Amino acid sequence: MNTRPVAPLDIPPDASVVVLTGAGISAESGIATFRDSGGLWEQHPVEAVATHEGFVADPALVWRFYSARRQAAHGVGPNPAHHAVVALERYLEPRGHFTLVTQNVDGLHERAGSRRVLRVHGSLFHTRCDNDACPRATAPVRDEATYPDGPPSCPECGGLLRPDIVWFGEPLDPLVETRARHAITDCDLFLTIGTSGVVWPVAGYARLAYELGARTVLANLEAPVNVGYFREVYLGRASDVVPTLLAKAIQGVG
Ligand code: BV8
Repeated sequence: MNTRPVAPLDIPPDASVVVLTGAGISAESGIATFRDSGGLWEQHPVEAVATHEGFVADPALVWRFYSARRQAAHGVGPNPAHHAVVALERYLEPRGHFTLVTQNVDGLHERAGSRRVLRVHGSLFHTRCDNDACPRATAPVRDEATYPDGPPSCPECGGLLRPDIVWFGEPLDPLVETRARHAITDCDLFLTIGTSGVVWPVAGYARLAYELGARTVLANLEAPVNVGYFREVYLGRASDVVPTLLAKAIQGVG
Protein backbone atom coordinates (compact mmCIF):
# COMPACT_ATOMS: atom_id res chain seq x y z
CA MET A 1 0.00 0.00 0.00
CA ASN A 2 1.53 3.24 -1.23
CA THR A 3 0.74 5.54 1.70
CA ARG A 4 2.34 8.97 1.57
CA PRO A 5 2.58 12.04 3.78
CA VAL A 6 -0.28 14.37 2.91
CA ALA A 7 0.91 17.18 0.59
CA PRO A 8 -0.71 19.35 -2.10
CA LEU A 9 -1.29 17.53 -5.40
CA ASP A 10 -0.09 19.08 -8.65
CA ILE A 11 -3.22 19.21 -10.80
CA PRO A 12 -2.78 20.92 -14.20
CA PRO A 13 -5.62 23.39 -14.94
CA ASP A 14 -6.48 21.45 -18.11
CA ALA A 15 -6.65 18.07 -16.35
CA SER A 16 -9.61 15.72 -16.59
CA VAL A 17 -10.58 14.76 -13.04
CA VAL A 18 -13.15 12.42 -11.52
CA VAL A 19 -13.81 12.59 -7.78
CA LEU A 20 -15.63 9.61 -6.24
CA THR A 21 -17.03 10.04 -2.73
CA GLY A 22 -18.67 7.85 -0.13
CA ALA A 23 -20.06 8.27 3.36
CA GLY A 24 -16.61 9.04 4.82
CA ILE A 25 -16.59 12.55 3.34
CA SER A 26 -19.76 13.37 5.31
CA ALA A 27 -18.70 11.69 8.58
CA GLU A 28 -17.24 14.87 10.08
CA SER A 29 -20.39 16.75 9.21
CA GLY A 30 -22.09 14.40 11.64
CA ILE A 31 -23.69 11.97 9.19
CA ALA A 32 -23.32 8.33 10.25
CA THR A 33 -21.43 6.14 7.81
CA PHE A 34 -22.79 2.73 6.90
CA ARG A 35 -20.17 0.23 7.98
CA ASP A 36 -18.06 1.91 10.61
CA SER A 37 -18.84 0.91 14.17
CA GLY A 38 -22.08 2.53 15.22
CA GLY A 39 -22.94 3.02 11.57
CA LEU A 40 -26.34 3.03 9.99
CA TRP A 41 -26.44 -0.64 9.18
CA GLU A 42 -25.74 -1.65 12.80
CA GLN A 43 -29.12 -0.41 13.84
CA HIS A 44 -30.95 -1.84 10.86
CA PRO A 45 -30.55 -5.05 8.86
CA VAL A 46 -29.83 -3.92 5.32
CA GLU A 47 -32.46 -6.32 3.98
CA ALA A 48 -35.15 -4.62 6.05
CA VAL A 49 -34.48 -1.01 5.11
CA ALA A 50 -32.39 -0.91 1.91
CA THR A 51 -34.00 -3.47 -0.40
CA HIS A 52 -37.24 -3.29 -2.35
CA GLU A 53 -38.37 -6.51 -0.68
CA GLY A 54 -37.91 -4.85 2.71
CA PHE A 55 -39.89 -1.82 1.53
CA VAL A 56 -42.78 -3.95 0.29
CA ALA A 57 -42.78 -5.94 3.54
CA ASP A 58 -42.80 -2.88 5.81
CA PRO A 59 -43.00 0.49 4.03
CA ALA A 60 -43.65 2.30 7.32
CA LEU A 61 -40.34 1.03 8.78
CA VAL A 62 -38.44 2.04 5.66
CA TRP A 63 -40.00 5.47 5.70
CA ARG A 64 -39.11 5.86 9.40
CA PHE A 65 -35.50 4.98 8.52
CA TYR A 66 -35.31 7.49 5.67
CA SER A 67 -37.27 10.16 7.54
CA ALA A 68 -34.68 9.93 10.35
CA ARG A 69 -31.90 10.33 7.77
CA ARG A 70 -33.64 13.36 6.24
CA GLN A 71 -33.83 14.93 9.69
CA ALA A 72 -30.16 14.11 10.40
CA ALA A 73 -29.03 15.56 7.07
CA HIS A 74 -31.11 18.72 7.62
CA GLY A 75 -29.37 19.32 10.94
CA VAL A 76 -25.83 19.37 9.58
CA GLY A 77 -23.83 21.13 6.89
CA PRO A 78 -20.97 20.56 4.47
CA ASN A 79 -17.46 20.34 5.94
CA PRO A 80 -14.07 21.57 4.58
CA ALA A 81 -13.70 18.44 2.46
CA HIS A 82 -16.95 19.16 0.60
CA HIS A 83 -15.85 22.77 0.07
CA ALA A 84 -12.42 21.69 -1.20
CA VAL A 85 -14.09 19.51 -3.83
CA VAL A 86 -16.15 22.53 -4.95
CA ALA A 87 -12.94 24.60 -5.23
CA LEU A 88 -11.41 21.89 -7.42
CA GLU A 89 -14.45 21.99 -9.71
CA ARG A 90 -14.19 25.80 -10.04
CA TYR A 91 -10.40 25.59 -10.66
CA LEU A 92 -10.92 23.15 -13.55
CA GLU A 93 -13.93 24.91 -15.07
CA PRO A 94 -12.10 27.15 -17.56
CA ARG A 95 -9.83 24.58 -19.20
CA GLY A 96 -10.23 21.18 -17.58
CA HIS A 97 -12.91 18.60 -17.02
CA PHE A 98 -14.50 17.71 -13.68
CA THR A 99 -17.06 15.11 -12.65
CA LEU A 100 -18.14 14.31 -9.10
CA VAL A 101 -19.50 10.77 -8.73
CA THR A 102 -21.05 10.36 -5.31
CA GLN A 103 -22.54 7.36 -3.58
CA ASN A 104 -23.88 9.73 -0.95
CA VAL A 105 -27.55 10.62 -0.86
CA ASP A 106 -27.28 13.31 1.86
CA GLY A 107 -27.18 16.32 -0.49
CA LEU A 108 -24.15 17.89 1.23
CA HIS A 109 -22.12 18.16 -1.98
CA GLU A 110 -24.93 20.12 -3.65
CA ARG A 111 -25.35 22.35 -0.56
CA ALA A 112 -21.58 23.08 -0.65
CA GLY A 113 -21.92 24.25 -4.27
CA SER A 114 -20.95 21.21 -6.35
CA ARG A 115 -22.65 21.40 -9.74
CA ARG A 116 -21.36 18.56 -11.90
CA VAL A 117 -22.65 15.76 -9.65
CA LEU A 118 -23.63 12.21 -10.59
CA ARG A 119 -25.63 10.72 -7.71
CA VAL A 120 -25.18 7.02 -8.45
CA HIS A 121 -27.22 5.82 -5.45
CA GLY A 122 -29.99 8.39 -5.67
CA SER A 123 -31.11 11.23 -3.45
CA LEU A 124 -32.47 11.25 0.09
CA PHE A 125 -34.44 14.41 -0.70
CA HIS A 126 -36.32 13.09 -3.69
CA THR A 127 -39.39 10.85 -3.71
CA ARG A 128 -40.91 8.82 -6.54
CA CYS A 129 -43.77 6.39 -7.07
CA ASP A 130 -43.07 2.71 -6.45
CA ASN A 131 -45.63 1.68 -9.10
CA ASP A 132 -43.58 1.15 -12.27
CA ALA A 133 -46.68 1.81 -14.40
CA CYS A 134 -47.10 5.29 -12.90
CA PRO A 135 -45.54 8.31 -14.67
CA ARG A 136 -44.21 9.43 -11.26
CA ALA A 137 -42.06 6.27 -11.09
CA THR A 138 -39.54 7.91 -13.41
CA ALA A 139 -40.13 11.51 -12.36
CA PRO A 140 -38.75 11.94 -8.80
CA VAL A 141 -39.88 15.10 -7.05
CA ARG A 142 -37.95 17.13 -4.46
CA ASP A 143 -39.32 16.16 -1.03
CA GLU A 144 -37.86 17.19 2.34
CA ALA A 145 -40.83 15.94 4.36
CA THR A 146 -40.70 13.20 6.98
CA TYR A 147 -43.39 10.55 7.30
CA PRO A 148 -43.60 9.37 10.92
CA ASP A 149 -47.22 8.31 10.61
CA GLY A 150 -46.88 5.98 7.68
CA PRO A 151 -45.86 5.86 4.04
CA PRO A 152 -47.17 8.57 1.68
CA SER A 153 -49.41 7.72 -1.27
CA CYS A 154 -48.89 8.78 -4.85
CA PRO A 155 -51.28 11.62 -5.80
CA GLU A 156 -51.24 10.30 -9.36
CA CYS A 157 -52.07 6.60 -8.94
CA GLY A 158 -52.67 6.09 -5.20
CA GLY A 159 -49.73 3.69 -5.01
CA LEU A 160 -46.89 3.86 -2.48
CA LEU A 161 -44.32 6.63 -2.72
CA ARG A 162 -40.69 5.62 -2.04
CA PRO A 163 -37.42 7.45 -1.48
CA ASP A 164 -35.53 8.00 -4.74
CA ILE A 165 -32.72 5.74 -3.53
CA VAL A 166 -31.05 2.81 -5.32
CA TRP A 167 -31.56 -0.16 -3.00
CA PHE A 168 -29.55 -3.37 -2.95
CA GLY A 169 -30.59 -5.60 -5.81
CA GLU A 170 -31.76 -2.61 -7.88
CA PRO A 171 -29.82 -1.39 -10.90
CA LEU A 172 -28.22 2.04 -10.99
CA ASP A 173 -29.81 4.51 -13.39
CA PRO A 174 -28.26 3.38 -16.70
CA LEU A 175 -27.75 6.94 -17.97
CA VAL A 176 -26.06 8.02 -14.74
CA GLU A 177 -23.82 4.97 -14.74
CA THR A 178 -22.88 5.39 -18.40
CA ARG A 179 -21.89 9.02 -17.75
CA ALA A 180 -19.83 7.98 -14.73
CA ARG A 181 -17.99 5.30 -16.69
CA HIS A 182 -17.33 7.66 -19.60
CA ALA A 183 -15.88 10.28 -17.25
CA ILE A 184 -13.64 7.67 -15.59
CA THR A 185 -12.52 6.32 -18.97
CA ASP A 186 -11.41 9.82 -20.02
CA CYS A 187 -9.85 11.00 -16.76
CA ASP A 188 -6.20 11.73 -15.91
CA LEU A 189 -6.85 11.83 -12.15
CA PHE A 190 -9.30 9.63 -10.22
CA LEU A 191 -9.56 10.91 -6.62
CA THR A 192 -11.58 8.75 -4.21
CA ILE A 193 -12.64 10.09 -0.82
CA GLY A 194 -14.27 8.24 2.09
CA THR A 195 -15.54 4.93 0.81
CA SER A 196 -15.06 1.33 1.90
CA GLY A 197 -15.10 0.12 -1.70
CA VAL A 198 -17.46 -2.79 -1.02
CA VAL A 199 -20.61 -1.81 -2.91
CA TRP A 200 -20.81 -2.79 -6.57
CA PRO A 201 -20.76 -1.69 -9.32
CA VAL A 202 -19.15 1.49 -7.90
CA ALA A 203 -16.50 -0.60 -6.11
CA GLY A 204 -15.17 -1.51 -9.56
CA TYR A 205 -14.55 2.11 -10.65
CA ALA A 206 -11.09 2.33 -9.04
CA ARG A 207 -9.92 -0.74 -10.94
CA LEU A 208 -11.34 0.69 -14.20
CA ALA A 209 -9.39 3.93 -13.71
CA TYR A 210 -6.25 2.10 -12.60
CA GLU A 211 -6.22 -0.29 -15.56
CA LEU A 212 -6.74 2.60 -17.97
CA GLY A 213 -3.61 4.24 -16.55
CA ALA A 214 -5.19 7.12 -14.62
CA ARG A 215 -3.47 8.60 -11.58
CA THR A 216 -5.57 6.91 -8.85
CA VAL A 217 -5.47 8.70 -5.49
CA LEU A 218 -7.24 7.72 -2.28
CA ALA A 219 -8.07 9.88 0.73
CA ASN A 220 -9.60 7.71 3.45
CA LEU A 221 -9.55 7.12 7.19
CA GLU A 222 -8.27 3.58 6.66
CA ALA A 223 -7.34 1.29 3.80
CA PRO A 224 -10.44 -0.05 2.00
CA VAL A 225 -10.66 -3.49 0.41
CA ASN A 226 -9.78 -2.13 -3.05
CA VAL A 227 -6.75 -0.14 -1.84
CA GLY A 228 -4.52 -2.03 -4.31
CA TYR A 229 -5.93 0.00 -7.20
CA PHE A 230 -4.71 3.31 -5.77
CA ARG A 231 -1.24 4.52 -6.82
CA GLU A 232 -1.23 7.10 -3.98
CA VAL A 233 -2.90 6.58 -0.59
CA TYR A 234 -3.39 9.37 1.96
CA LEU A 235 -4.85 8.22 5.27
CA GLY A 236 -6.63 10.52 7.68
CA ARG A 237 -9.84 12.45 8.21
CA ALA A 238 -11.29 13.90 5.05
CA SER A 239 -11.69 17.42 6.43
CA ASP A 240 -7.94 17.47 7.21
CA VAL A 241 -6.57 15.53 4.24
CA VAL A 242 -8.68 16.75 1.32
CA PRO A 243 -8.15 20.54 1.73
CA THR A 244 -4.39 19.87 1.95
CA LEU A 245 -4.36 17.61 -1.11
CA LEU A 246 -6.32 20.22 -3.08
CA ALA A 247 -4.55 23.30 -1.67
CA LYS A 248 -2.98 24.31 -5.00
CA ALA A 249 -6.32 24.06 -6.81
CA ILE A 250 -7.98 26.01 -3.99
CA GLN A 251 -5.36 28.74 -4.46
CA GLY A 252 -5.92 28.52 -8.23
CA VAL A 253 -2.38 27.39 -9.03
CA GLY A 254 -1.45 24.35 -11.12
C1 BV8 B 1 -26.85 -3.92 -8.51
C2 BV8 B 1 -28.85 2.78 -0.60
C3 BV8 B 1 -27.66 -5.29 -10.27
C4 BV8 B 1 -29.22 2.71 0.77
C5 BV8 B 1 -26.84 1.75 -1.22
C6 BV8 B 1 -20.66 -8.01 -7.16
C7 BV8 B 1 -20.07 -8.64 -6.09
C8 BV8 B 1 -20.74 -8.71 -4.86
C9 BV8 B 1 -22.01 -8.13 -4.71
C10 BV8 B 1 -22.59 -7.51 -5.77
C11 BV8 B 1 -21.91 -7.45 -7.00
N1 BV8 B 1 -22.72 -6.76 -7.85
C12 BV8 B 1 -23.85 -6.42 -7.22
C13 BV8 B 1 -23.80 -6.85 -5.94
C14 BV8 B 1 -24.85 -6.67 -4.94
C15 BV8 B 1 -24.78 -5.31 -4.26
C16 BV8 B 1 -23.47 -5.15 -3.52
O1 BV8 B 1 -22.57 -4.50 -3.98
N2 BV8 B 1 -23.40 -5.75 -2.34
C17 BV8 B 1 -22.21 -5.62 -1.52
C18 BV8 B 1 -22.57 -5.00 -0.18
C19 BV8 B 1 -21.61 -7.00 -1.34
N3 BV8 B 1 -24.95 -4.22 -5.19
C20 BV8 B 1 -26.19 -3.86 -5.57
O2 BV8 B 1 -27.19 -4.42 -5.18
C21 BV8 B 1 -26.30 -2.68 -6.53
N4 BV8 B 1 -27.20 -3.05 -7.57
O3 BV8 B 1 -25.75 -4.36 -8.63
O4 BV8 B 1 -27.90 -4.27 -9.30
C22 BV8 B 1 -28.86 -5.38 -11.12
C23 BV8 B 1 -28.71 -5.19 -12.49
C24 BV8 B 1 -29.83 -5.29 -13.30
C25 BV8 B 1 -31.08 -5.58 -12.75
C26 BV8 B 1 -31.23 -5.74 -11.38
C27 BV8 B 1 -30.11 -5.65 -10.54
C28 BV8 B 1 -26.90 -1.47 -5.84
C29 BV8 B 1 -25.93 -0.91 -4.85
C30 BV8 B 1 -26.52 0.34 -4.18
C31 BV8 B 1 -27.01 -0.04 -2.83
N5 BV8 B 1 -27.50 1.13 -2.14
N6 BV8 B 1 -27.41 2.76 -0.62
C32 BV8 B 1 -29.02 4.07 1.37
O5 BV8 B 1 -28.03 4.78 1.08
O6 BV8 B 1 -29.87 4.39 2.17
S1 BV8 B 1 -25.26 1.32 -0.81
C33 BV8 B 1 -24.68 2.14 0.54
O7 BV8 B 1 -23.29 1.79 0.59
C34 BV8 B 1 -24.69 3.65 0.44
O8 BV8 B 1 -25.22 4.14 -0.75
C35 BV8 B 1 -23.21 4.02 0.49
O9 BV8 B 1 -22.95 5.13 -0.25
C36 BV8 B 1 -22.62 2.80 -0.10
C37 BV8 B 1 -21.15 2.62 0.02
O10 BV8 B 1 -20.80 2.78 1.38
P1 BV8 B 1 -19.67 3.87 1.70
O11 BV8 B 1 -20.11 5.18 1.18
O12 BV8 B 1 -18.36 3.36 1.24
O13 BV8 B 1 -19.75 3.93 3.28
P2 BV8 B 1 -19.10 2.91 4.30
O14 BV8 B 1 -19.70 3.18 5.64
O15 BV8 B 1 -19.15 1.53 3.75
O16 BV8 B 1 -17.55 3.32 4.34
C38 BV8 B 1 -17.17 4.58 4.84
C39 BV8 B 1 -15.69 4.75 4.52
O17 BV8 B 1 -15.30 6.05 4.93
C40 BV8 B 1 -14.82 3.76 5.27
O18 BV8 B 1 -13.80 3.29 4.40
C41 BV8 B 1 -14.19 4.61 6.38
O19 BV8 B 1 -12.87 4.19 6.69
C42 BV8 B 1 -14.16 5.98 5.74
N7 BV8 B 1 -14.27 7.08 6.71
C43 BV8 B 1 -15.00 7.13 7.84
N8 BV8 B 1 -14.84 8.33 8.43
C44 BV8 B 1 -14.02 9.06 7.63
C45 BV8 B 1 -13.65 8.27 6.53
N9 BV8 B 1 -12.81 8.70 5.57
C46 BV8 B 1 -12.33 9.95 5.68
N10 BV8 B 1 -12.64 10.78 6.71
C47 BV8 B 1 -13.47 10.37 7.70
N11 BV8 B 1 -13.76 11.20 8.72
